[in-house]
Amino acid sequence: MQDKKTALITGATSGIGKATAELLGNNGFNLIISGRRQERLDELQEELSKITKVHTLNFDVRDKNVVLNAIDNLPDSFSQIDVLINNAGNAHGLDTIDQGSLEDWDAMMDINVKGLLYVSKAIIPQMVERQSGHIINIGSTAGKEVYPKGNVYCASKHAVDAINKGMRIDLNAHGIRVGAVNPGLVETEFSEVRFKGDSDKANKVYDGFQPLKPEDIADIIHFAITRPYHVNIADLVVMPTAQASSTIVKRQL
Ligand code: NDP
Ligand code: 8X3
Repeated sequence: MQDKKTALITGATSGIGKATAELLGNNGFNLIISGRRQERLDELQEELSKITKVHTLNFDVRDKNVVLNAIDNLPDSFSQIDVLINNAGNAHGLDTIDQGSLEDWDAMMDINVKGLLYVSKAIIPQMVERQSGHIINIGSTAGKEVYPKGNVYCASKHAVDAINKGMRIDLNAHGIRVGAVNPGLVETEFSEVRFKGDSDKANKVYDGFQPLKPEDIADIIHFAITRPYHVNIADLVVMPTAQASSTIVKRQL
Protein backbone atom coordinates (compact mmCIF):
# COMPACT_ATOMS: atom_id res chain seq x y z
CA MET A 1 0.00 0.00 0.00
CA GLN A 2 1.26 3.47 -0.90
CA ASP A 3 2.08 5.70 2.07
CA LYS A 4 -0.22 8.64 2.64
CA LYS A 5 1.00 12.02 1.45
CA THR A 6 1.36 14.87 3.93
CA ALA A 7 -0.14 18.28 3.18
CA LEU A 8 0.72 21.43 5.10
CA ILE A 9 -2.08 24.01 5.01
CA THR A 10 -1.54 27.54 6.29
CA GLY A 11 -4.59 29.40 7.58
CA ALA A 12 -6.41 26.20 8.48
CA THR A 13 -8.36 27.71 11.39
CA SER A 14 -11.07 29.19 9.20
CA GLY A 15 -12.66 29.46 5.77
CA ILE A 16 -10.89 27.98 2.77
CA GLY A 17 -8.01 26.50 4.77
CA LYS A 18 -10.29 24.73 7.24
CA ALA A 19 -12.53 23.32 4.51
CA THR A 20 -9.43 22.11 2.67
CA ALA A 21 -8.06 20.41 5.79
CA GLU A 22 -11.38 18.64 6.26
CA LEU A 23 -11.59 17.48 2.67
CA LEU A 24 -7.97 16.34 2.42
CA GLY A 25 -8.16 14.62 5.81
CA ASN A 26 -11.19 12.69 4.60
CA ASN A 27 -9.43 11.77 1.38
CA GLY A 28 -6.24 10.12 2.46
CA PHE A 29 -3.84 12.93 3.34
CA ASN A 30 -1.97 13.35 6.60
CA LEU A 31 -2.19 16.95 7.69
CA ILE A 32 -0.10 19.71 9.18
CA ILE A 33 -2.53 22.49 10.00
CA SER A 34 -1.37 25.96 10.95
CA GLY A 35 -2.74 29.27 12.13
CA ARG A 36 -2.56 31.53 15.18
CA ARG A 37 -5.73 30.46 17.02
CA GLN A 38 -4.64 27.44 19.03
CA GLU A 39 -8.13 26.58 20.24
CA ARG A 40 -9.34 26.22 16.68
CA LEU A 41 -6.29 24.18 15.72
CA ASP A 42 -7.00 21.88 18.69
CA GLU A 43 -10.66 21.48 17.72
CA LEU A 44 -9.80 20.66 14.12
CA GLN A 45 -7.08 18.27 15.21
CA GLU A 46 -9.51 16.48 17.49
CA GLU A 47 -12.09 16.21 14.69
CA LEU A 48 -9.67 15.01 12.02
CA SER A 49 -7.48 12.78 14.17
CA LYS A 50 -10.30 10.25 14.05
CA ILE A 51 -9.55 9.70 10.37
CA THR A 52 -5.95 10.70 9.73
CA LYS A 53 -2.69 11.84 11.33
CA VAL A 54 -2.79 15.54 12.23
CA HIS A 55 -0.06 17.83 13.55
CA THR A 56 -0.67 21.47 14.49
CA LEU A 57 1.71 24.40 14.09
CA ASN A 58 0.86 27.66 15.80
CA PHE A 59 2.69 30.54 14.19
CA ASP A 60 2.15 33.95 12.72
CA VAL A 61 3.47 33.66 9.16
CA ARG A 62 5.12 37.07 9.66
CA ASP A 63 7.57 35.65 12.24
CA LYS A 64 10.16 34.27 9.87
CA ASN A 65 12.41 32.72 12.50
CA VAL A 66 9.48 31.03 14.23
CA VAL A 67 8.17 29.74 10.89
CA LEU A 68 11.55 28.35 9.78
CA ASN A 69 12.22 26.83 13.19
CA ALA A 70 8.77 25.22 13.51
CA ILE A 71 8.99 23.58 10.09
CA ASP A 72 12.61 22.51 10.63
CA ASN A 73 11.64 20.77 13.85
CA LEU A 74 8.61 18.81 12.77
CA PRO A 75 8.37 15.31 14.24
CA ASP A 76 9.82 12.63 11.95
CA SER A 77 6.44 11.32 10.87
CA PHE A 78 5.49 14.80 9.54
CA SER A 79 8.86 16.02 8.33
CA GLN A 80 8.28 15.11 4.66
CA ILE A 81 5.83 17.63 3.23
CA ASP A 82 4.48 16.50 -0.13
CA VAL A 83 1.92 19.25 -0.64
CA LEU A 84 2.10 22.86 0.52
CA ILE A 85 -1.05 24.95 0.42
CA ASN A 86 -0.14 28.61 0.87
CA ASN A 87 -3.51 29.90 1.98
CA ALA A 88 -3.05 32.14 5.06
CA GLY A 89 -3.97 35.72 4.31
CA ASN A 90 -6.62 38.38 4.49
CA ALA A 91 -7.60 41.84 3.36
CA HIS A 92 -7.27 44.57 5.99
CA GLY A 93 -9.42 47.61 5.29
CA LEU A 94 -11.09 48.90 2.13
CA ASP A 95 -10.00 52.50 1.63
CA THR A 96 -8.87 54.79 -1.14
CA ILE A 97 -5.12 55.10 -1.39
CA ASP A 98 -5.12 58.51 0.32
CA GLN A 99 -7.13 57.15 3.26
CA GLY A 100 -5.54 53.74 3.80
CA SER A 101 -3.71 52.97 7.04
CA LEU A 102 -0.05 52.03 7.20
CA GLU A 103 -0.88 49.26 9.68
CA ASP A 104 -3.32 47.69 7.21
CA TRP A 105 -0.81 47.97 4.37
CA ASP A 106 1.93 46.38 6.48
CA ALA A 107 -0.40 43.55 7.51
CA MET A 108 -1.36 42.71 3.94
CA MET A 109 2.13 42.84 2.49
CA ASP A 110 3.72 41.11 5.50
CA ILE A 111 1.16 38.29 5.72
CA ASN A 112 -0.07 37.73 2.16
CA VAL A 113 3.30 38.18 0.45
CA LYS A 114 6.22 37.87 2.86
CA GLY A 115 4.51 35.26 5.05
CA LEU A 116 3.82 33.10 2.01
CA LEU A 117 7.49 33.42 1.05
CA TYR A 118 8.75 32.48 4.53
CA VAL A 119 6.64 29.31 4.65
CA SER A 120 7.71 28.43 1.11
CA LYS A 121 11.37 29.03 1.95
CA ALA A 122 11.05 26.63 4.87
CA ILE A 123 9.65 23.84 2.69
CA ILE A 124 10.97 24.17 -0.86
CA PRO A 125 14.52 22.93 -0.09
CA GLN A 126 13.25 19.50 1.01
CA MET A 127 11.11 19.30 -2.15
CA VAL A 128 14.15 20.15 -4.26
CA GLU A 129 16.18 17.51 -2.47
CA ARG A 130 13.53 14.87 -3.18
CA GLN A 131 12.84 16.27 -6.67
CA SER A 132 9.13 16.11 -5.95
CA GLY A 133 6.38 18.14 -4.36
CA HIS A 134 3.33 20.21 -5.13
CA ILE A 135 2.65 23.81 -4.12
CA ILE A 136 -0.74 25.48 -4.38
CA ASN A 137 -0.75 29.24 -3.88
CA ILE A 138 -4.09 30.80 -3.02
CA GLY A 139 -4.27 34.01 -5.04
CA SER A 140 -7.46 35.88 -5.85
CA THR A 141 -9.35 37.60 -8.61
CA ALA A 142 -7.76 40.60 -6.83
CA GLY A 143 -4.47 39.31 -8.22
CA LYS A 144 -5.82 39.48 -11.75
CA GLU A 145 -7.56 42.86 -11.67
CA VAL A 146 -7.70 45.95 -9.45
CA TYR A 147 -10.92 47.34 -8.00
CA PRO A 148 -11.75 50.65 -6.29
CA LYS A 149 -10.25 50.81 -2.78
CA GLY A 150 -8.62 47.41 -3.31
CA ASN A 151 -5.21 49.02 -3.99
CA VAL A 152 -2.84 47.31 -1.53
CA TYR A 153 -4.80 44.06 -1.12
CA CYS A 154 -4.81 43.78 -4.92
CA ALA A 155 -1.08 44.55 -4.95
CA SER A 156 -0.46 41.76 -2.45
CA LYS A 157 -2.41 39.28 -4.58
CA HIS A 158 -0.75 40.47 -7.80
CA ALA A 159 2.50 39.67 -5.97
CA VAL A 160 1.18 36.17 -5.22
CA ASP A 161 0.38 35.82 -8.93
CA ALA A 162 3.98 36.75 -9.82
CA ILE A 163 5.44 34.52 -7.11
CA ASN A 164 3.33 31.62 -8.35
CA LYS A 165 4.74 32.07 -11.87
CA GLY A 166 8.27 32.56 -10.55
CA MET A 167 8.09 29.44 -8.40
CA ARG A 168 6.81 27.39 -11.33
CA ILE A 169 9.67 28.57 -13.54
CA ASP A 170 12.41 28.06 -10.96
CA LEU A 171 11.13 24.71 -9.68
CA ASN A 172 10.46 23.28 -13.14
CA ALA A 173 13.94 21.74 -13.29
CA HIS A 174 13.18 19.87 -10.07
CA GLY A 175 9.90 18.27 -11.12
CA ILE A 176 7.92 20.23 -8.51
CA ARG A 177 4.41 21.21 -9.48
CA VAL A 178 3.30 24.79 -8.72
CA GLY A 179 -0.13 26.25 -9.35
CA ALA A 180 -2.48 28.95 -8.14
CA VAL A 181 -6.17 28.88 -7.32
CA ASN A 182 -7.65 32.38 -7.61
CA PRO A 183 -11.12 32.67 -6.09
CA GLY A 184 -13.64 35.45 -6.46
CA LEU A 185 -16.11 36.08 -3.64
CA VAL A 186 -16.11 33.27 -1.05
CA GLU A 187 -18.15 33.61 2.13
CA THR A 188 -15.68 33.09 5.00
CA GLU A 189 -14.38 35.26 7.82
CA PHE A 190 -12.54 37.26 5.13
CA SER A 191 -14.89 40.26 5.19
CA GLU A 192 -15.17 40.20 9.00
CA VAL A 193 -11.40 40.62 9.07
CA ARG A 194 -11.37 43.21 6.30
CA PHE A 195 -13.97 45.33 8.15
CA LYS A 196 -12.45 44.68 11.59
CA GLY A 197 -15.39 42.80 13.06
CA ASP A 198 -18.16 44.99 11.60
CA SER A 199 -20.57 42.14 10.78
CA ASP A 200 -23.13 44.38 9.07
CA LYS A 201 -20.56 45.59 6.57
CA ALA A 202 -19.18 42.10 6.17
CA ASN A 203 -22.57 40.51 5.51
CA LYS A 204 -23.43 43.13 2.87
CA VAL A 205 -20.59 41.86 0.71
CA TYR A 206 -22.56 38.64 0.17
CA ASP A 207 -26.07 40.15 0.00
CA GLY A 208 -28.41 39.15 -2.80
CA PHE A 209 -26.41 36.42 -4.53
CA GLN A 210 -24.93 32.99 -3.87
CA PRO A 211 -21.24 33.44 -3.11
CA LEU A 212 -18.77 30.58 -3.32
CA LYS A 213 -18.48 28.39 -0.23
CA PRO A 214 -15.07 27.50 1.21
CA GLU A 215 -15.89 23.87 0.35
CA ASP A 216 -16.06 24.84 -3.35
CA ILE A 217 -12.45 26.00 -3.22
CA ALA A 218 -11.38 22.99 -1.17
CA ASP A 219 -12.87 20.78 -3.87
CA ILE A 220 -10.79 22.52 -6.54
CA ILE A 221 -7.61 22.30 -4.48
CA HIS A 222 -8.25 18.59 -3.95
CA PHE A 223 -8.82 18.15 -7.68
CA ALA A 224 -5.57 19.97 -8.49
CA ILE A 225 -3.42 17.92 -6.14
CA THR A 226 -4.87 14.56 -7.16
CA ARG A 227 -4.20 14.84 -10.91
CA PRO A 228 -1.72 12.39 -12.42
CA TYR A 229 1.87 13.57 -12.09
CA HIS A 230 2.10 14.83 -15.69
CA VAL A 231 -0.82 17.26 -15.11
CA ASN A 232 -0.24 20.61 -13.37
CA ILE A 233 -3.16 23.00 -12.89
CA ALA A 234 -1.02 26.11 -13.29
CA ASP A 235 -3.45 28.96 -12.74
CA LEU A 236 -7.17 28.70 -12.13
CA VAL A 237 -9.73 31.50 -11.63
CA VAL A 238 -13.08 30.62 -10.06
CA MET A 239 -15.99 32.97 -9.37
CA PRO A 240 -19.57 32.56 -8.22
CA THR A 241 -21.88 32.35 -11.21
CA ALA A 242 -23.33 35.69 -10.14
CA GLN A 243 -19.93 37.35 -10.41
CA ALA A 244 -18.41 38.47 -13.71
CA SER A 245 -15.51 40.54 -12.40
CA SER A 246 -14.41 42.16 -9.14
CA THR A 247 -16.96 44.94 -9.67
CA ILE A 248 -19.75 43.19 -11.57
CA VAL A 249 -21.98 41.02 -9.38
CA LYS A 250 -25.61 40.27 -10.23
CA ARG A 251 -27.51 40.84 -6.99
CA GLN A 252 -31.19 40.36 -6.36
CA LEU A 253 -31.88 42.75 -3.50
P1 NDP B 1 -10.52 33.59 6.61
O1 NDP B 1 -10.40 34.89 7.32
O2 NDP B 1 -11.71 32.75 6.88
O3 NDP B 1 -9.21 32.71 6.90
C1 NDP B 1 -7.93 33.29 6.89
C2 NDP B 1 -6.94 32.28 7.48
O4 NDP B 1 -5.63 32.86 7.42
C3 NDP B 1 -7.23 31.97 8.94
O5 NDP B 1 -7.07 30.59 9.17
C4 NDP B 1 -6.18 32.76 9.68
O6 NDP B 1 -5.81 32.06 10.86
C5 NDP B 1 -5.01 32.76 8.69
N1 NDP B 1 -4.13 33.90 8.92
C6 NDP B 1 -4.43 35.22 8.76
N2 NDP B 1 -3.39 35.98 9.13
C7 NDP B 1 -2.41 35.11 9.55
C8 NDP B 1 -1.11 35.28 10.08
N3 NDP B 1 -0.58 36.50 10.27
N4 NDP B 1 -0.38 34.18 10.39
C9 NDP B 1 -0.91 32.95 10.23
N5 NDP B 1 -2.13 32.72 9.74
C10 NDP B 1 -2.89 33.79 9.41
O7 NDP B 1 -10.40 33.92 5.06
P2 NDP B 1 -10.41 33.00 3.74
O8 NDP B 1 -10.53 31.58 4.05
O9 NDP B 1 -11.38 33.61 2.82
O10 NDP B 1 -8.95 33.35 3.19
C11 NDP B 1 -7.99 32.37 2.84
C12 NDP B 1 -7.20 32.85 1.64
O11 NDP B 1 -8.08 32.98 0.53
C13 NDP B 1 -6.54 34.21 1.82
O12 NDP B 1 -5.26 34.16 1.24
C14 NDP B 1 -7.44 35.15 1.03
O13 NDP B 1 -6.76 36.28 0.56
C15 NDP B 1 -7.86 34.23 -0.10
N6 NDP B 1 -9.06 34.62 -0.83
C16 NDP B 1 -10.27 34.77 -0.17
C17 NDP B 1 -11.39 35.12 -0.90
C18 NDP B 1 -12.72 35.37 -0.27
O14 NDP B 1 -13.58 35.98 -0.91
N7 NDP B 1 -12.96 34.91 0.95
C19 NDP B 1 -11.32 35.29 -2.36
C20 NDP B 1 -10.01 35.14 -2.91
C21 NDP B 1 -8.93 34.79 -2.17
P3 NDP B 1 -5.53 32.71 12.30
O15 NDP B 1 -6.35 33.96 12.39
O16 NDP B 1 -5.90 31.64 13.26
O17 NDP B 1 -4.06 32.98 12.28
C1 8X3 C 1 -11.00 38.18 -2.09
C2 8X3 C 1 -11.95 38.57 -3.17
O1 8X3 C 1 -13.00 40.55 -4.37
O2 8X3 C 1 -12.83 40.68 -1.95
O3 8X3 C 1 -9.71 38.05 -2.56
O4 8X3 C 1 -10.88 40.92 -3.31
S1 8X3 C 1 -12.15 40.27 -3.18
